[in-house]
Amino acid sequence: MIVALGGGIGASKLLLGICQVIDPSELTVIVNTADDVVLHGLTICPDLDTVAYTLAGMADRERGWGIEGDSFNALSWLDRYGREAWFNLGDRDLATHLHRTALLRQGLTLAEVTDRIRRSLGIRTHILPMTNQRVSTIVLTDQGPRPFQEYLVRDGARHAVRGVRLEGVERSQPAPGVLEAIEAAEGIIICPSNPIISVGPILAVPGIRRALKMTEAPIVAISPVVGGRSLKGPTDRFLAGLGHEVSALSVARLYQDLLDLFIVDRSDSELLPAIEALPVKAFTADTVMQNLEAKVSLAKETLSSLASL
Ligand code: FO1
Repeated sequence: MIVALGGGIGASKLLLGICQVIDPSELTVIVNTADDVVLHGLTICPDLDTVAYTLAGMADRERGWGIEGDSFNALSWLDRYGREAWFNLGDRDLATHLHRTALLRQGLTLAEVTDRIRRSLGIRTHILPMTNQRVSTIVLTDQGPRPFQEYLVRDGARHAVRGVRLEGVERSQPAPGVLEAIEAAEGIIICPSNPIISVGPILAVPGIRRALKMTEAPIVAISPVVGGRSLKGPTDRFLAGLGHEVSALSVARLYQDLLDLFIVDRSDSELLPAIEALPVKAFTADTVMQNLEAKVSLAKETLSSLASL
């Protein structure tokens, strides 16, 4: 079993590639849930849904989130009623949130609901939320604290980041199956997701970082920073806001205690000596996954590097 940790879009690209190389049922993904938000009374789990829609082959390819070809009729009526309409919930996507919320209200856990959704969408890869408890990323900005989706989507990530608070994380526990998957894994992949707000919350759930340190499985991470910039999303703003240099080297430092291997983009080869001096073994690959071929190629390199450790 291969275990992958990550958030939404960056992780999903690589996961799609991995599922072309190994049997998808041999992959377990542990997903960040600290971006989750309650809107219109519905529990919305963007990273879980992005992973599920991508692996089901139905994610919107342009945006990376939501469902391809979805319409937004319900949202425009919510807007007409004067409800908050800044978070673009598609009509089909809304059905996922209605279904999830109804099951949670019946008493199922988030892990159980996630498994039901994955089965309904015909996904063979196991998808685990990092925790069943509510953990919320609060972005500390120069304009005050903002829940993550308000910072990112409503305010367009325009406020300067000063810090991050993970509300509820101390009281959270890994969802059932998370520690077991890490312990039993043959290899572990930290996807090219935001290290502060996607992978960071997973590592902050009590017990997960320790399990990663204890496991005998080799651990490889792929840098989401290429040439001093994040390819998608606000990784660069979070690294800089928390006082880190925006580079693959900073990402390697954040994971240093866990890693057996770190993969950086070929264009960052000049960083290899500094990463190796941490000391973290590192090599370069084409990490910019613009098409399926590139996703499969990075997946192959990642999996064969794990097998060689
Ligand atoms: N991202 C946006 O930038 N704008 C949106 O309106 C938006 C809506 C949305 C709806 C459902 C969903 O699952 C994800 C959605 N996202 C949207 C993506 C999401 O905000 C982020 O990509 C993740 O939370 C970051 O990991």
